[in-house]
Amino acid sequence: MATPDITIYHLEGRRSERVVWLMEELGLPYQLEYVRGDLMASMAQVRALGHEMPMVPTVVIEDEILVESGAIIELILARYAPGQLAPAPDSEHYAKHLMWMHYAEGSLAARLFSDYRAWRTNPPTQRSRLVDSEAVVQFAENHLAEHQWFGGADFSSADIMMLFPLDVATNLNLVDVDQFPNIAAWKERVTARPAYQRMLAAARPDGIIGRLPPVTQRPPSER
Ligand SMILES: N[C@@H](CCC(=O)N[C@@H](CS)C(=O)NCC(=O)O)C(=O)O
Repeated sequence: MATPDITIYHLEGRRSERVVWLMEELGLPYQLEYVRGDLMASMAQVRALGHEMPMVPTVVIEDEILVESGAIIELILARYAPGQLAPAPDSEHYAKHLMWMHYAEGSLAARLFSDYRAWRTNPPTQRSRLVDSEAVVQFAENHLAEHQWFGGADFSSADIMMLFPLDVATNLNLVDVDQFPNIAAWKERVTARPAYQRMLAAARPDGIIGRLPPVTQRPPSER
């Protein structure tokens, strides 16, 4: 298998940690670019690439500049680590694995950040009829009541995708952490992994910096 030529543009505590964590799990080499302790300076490095969509992660793979953490992870697995950290396409676990891979950004992160923006400006007094933060996190909680991991019988890239938004949910006070014990236990399992700890040492040596302020008010829970 080819050795990847990958540079990860990174911000501490943000989605680029997924790609660093993946590379550590796979034991593959990578270059990591960020300015320690300075989010603005790290973002300036991203912008200097001249890509139309300056987001993090931005990853340069061979001579291609890519954004979207889920796509980056799928590309790295397909090209450099086939058969690792994902069930085989004909496995009984594959469909759910793919669903959680995409749910992490498509519904979970999207609805969490949408509520965050709305609730910071207009503190809510009642539940929305739309699927809200509590509902999208509850779906993950219910899955973990029956399964140890998101992507099948083993730890997989779906777990890597899911950690960032599930941390956002509790760190920004969008849900009550005590209502989701299965998620709390799963977080302990995934963050205890040696590769996650190596990611922290390389990519978050001083902890999360520039945290967003949490919301002070949530709508009444339905539970
Ligand atoms: N869906 C994208 C989201 C990327 C994203 O929004 N990243 C944030 C950091 S976690 C960012 O670039 N923020 C800077 C900005 O939006 O200007 C992914 O999964 O990569």
